[in-house]
Amino acid sequence: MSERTLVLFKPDAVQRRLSGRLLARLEDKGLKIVGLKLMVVTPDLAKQHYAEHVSKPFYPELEKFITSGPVVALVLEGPTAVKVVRGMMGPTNGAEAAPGTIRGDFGLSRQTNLVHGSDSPEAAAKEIAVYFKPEELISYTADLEKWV
Ligand code: IDP
Ligand code: MG
Repeated sequence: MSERTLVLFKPDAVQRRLSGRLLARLEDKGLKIVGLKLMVVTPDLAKQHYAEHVSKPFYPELEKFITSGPVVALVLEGPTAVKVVRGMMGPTNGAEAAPGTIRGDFGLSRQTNLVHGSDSPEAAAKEIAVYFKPEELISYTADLEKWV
């Protein structure tokens, strides 16, 4: 039961030249890339993506951050990909995230936390549609799938 999830390397990750290392961790786990692009998030896009947060006090700061530079947007596929990626990311605040997680290994901030990952299959479906056109996603079989 393969599943897809939306992942972003946020502007801090791109600025810190961490995209390659973060992608390597996700690929090493066995997740398959089905969509990948460098893009700038517009304020409109940020409001769609973070609809659940728009009315919160931290939203203006979050929008400023997420639109502040390019992000790497990815769709990754694999068994229970949503949960697997959330586990690899760690909790929101890098200062509280365990070593071994992306946020735990690379950050100390609650906002500047390197990576986004969808938090449910329903959210993933919505977020993938916000960030990618259907023709930008490529379905293919990787021969090594049976080994991972
Ligand atoms: P998540 O990314 O771990 O799912 P959410 O609570 O959904 O965390 O928040 C979305 C994003 O908004 C976070 O990843 C972080 O960048 C930012 N954020 C969350 N809470 C705060 C806060 O209290 N102050 C500033 N930014 C925040
Ligand atoms: Mg969230």
